[in-house]
Amino acid sequence: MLRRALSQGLRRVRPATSLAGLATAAVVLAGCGDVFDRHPQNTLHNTRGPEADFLANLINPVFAVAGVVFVLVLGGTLFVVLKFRARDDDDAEEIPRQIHGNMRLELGWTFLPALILLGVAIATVVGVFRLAEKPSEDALRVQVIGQQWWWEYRYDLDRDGAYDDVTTANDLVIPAGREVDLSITSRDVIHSFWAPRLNGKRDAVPNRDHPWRLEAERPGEYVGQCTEFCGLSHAEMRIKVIALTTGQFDRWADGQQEQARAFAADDTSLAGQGAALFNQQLCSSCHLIEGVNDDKVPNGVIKDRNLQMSRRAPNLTHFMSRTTFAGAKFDLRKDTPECRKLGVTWADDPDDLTRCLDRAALEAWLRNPPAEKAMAADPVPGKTGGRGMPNLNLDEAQIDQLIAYLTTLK
Ligand code: HEC
Ligand SMILES: [Cu+2]
Repeated sequence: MLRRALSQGLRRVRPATSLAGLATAAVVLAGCGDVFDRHPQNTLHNTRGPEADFLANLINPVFAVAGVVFVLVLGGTLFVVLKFRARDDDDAEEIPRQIHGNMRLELGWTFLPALILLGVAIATVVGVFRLAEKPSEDALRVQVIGQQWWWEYRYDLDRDGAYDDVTTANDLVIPAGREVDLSITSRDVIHSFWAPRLNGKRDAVPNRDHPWRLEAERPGEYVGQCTEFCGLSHAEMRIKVIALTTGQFDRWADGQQEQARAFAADDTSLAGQGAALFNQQLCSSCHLIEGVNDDKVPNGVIKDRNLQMSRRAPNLTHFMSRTTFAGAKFDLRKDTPECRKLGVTWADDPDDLTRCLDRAALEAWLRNPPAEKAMAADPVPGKTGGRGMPNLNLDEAQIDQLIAYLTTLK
């Protein structure tokens, strides 16, 4: 019964129906190209760096070959199953003709797959070595430090071996068209750094330095994601690479090396009050602002920035020059075409700053950080269990003062 129903069903599949099905599939697949292009974290289309290009050029053809093999093997199987299926008028007693060994076929299905696999293996091994090549001599050196749940970036601009020239967070600012030599590590748990349009993934493991390269062919913003589950706010641990022209980058790097402005203790301006509040150990016990509270380090000398308090919280010296905050979860500027266009150079003009600052987002953060981004599964008020920023129960007047102060950190 069942067999008859099945075979009748199969016979009813008309060629016309299959053609229509194929046509629909083709249209849907062609549409995918469009969908891919609109997604900024796509690693298979519209890659924007030599490493990512290389990976896409390896994955896509291999996938195409695998697709052809898949269709041929399954098509062949289906063909044999249908052609030689049992029929109602078959003689149940009769044993079909038994065939053993067909030299040509057997050689074919042994050597053809072996050749295909060999091709894929060679291309892959060449790729592994290529991606592991040492970066060029004039590459920009940046240390990437994964933290629960944001990324810190430290630059070795003078190439003296120490990543101590610029410390920033959230936005990885690089010059377009120049190789970037990353050294990836972590302060707490294992994270993984992935900016899909620029290169593949690289794990960030405590006490290890993993080399990785990036290069953005042209200026632009390239987003990414931490891709190793690292705790509660793993999904909020985003990456934003901002590639600038060489001139813009140099200007940015110069600005980042300046110290922050210090306010006199008796400055009664709003920003002055905010500075005083910041230094009443609350904020300054976690956040470093160079030129302001780095003297809280023993003997006033930053010997080892790894032991520095800012290791566990973003360095705020040039906070306003960033486009995002809190692990790039929030935009620091409003989402208008004018403000988007400004890139990281948006703070050059104080008017741009006031126009573009997304004040509401920053206020919400200061009011209650754990409400904006999960920090602990069972939060204890005022405590973070070593992760994230606690709710400091600031009142609105204090928030106003702090924001006035933060806007001076350009
Ligand atoms: C217990 C340590 C701690 C204290 C105290 C603290 N913060 Fe934070 N703060 C953090 C951490 C950690 C983050 C990063 C959170 C994240 O990205 O998930 C952060 C993030 C921020 C950010 C966003 C920075 C960026 O680039 O992402 C701002 C602004 C900020 N804090 C301001 C303040 C101010 C102002 C105070 C004082 C009222 C303060 N913080 C007190 C630990 C602290
Ligand atoms: Cu992570």
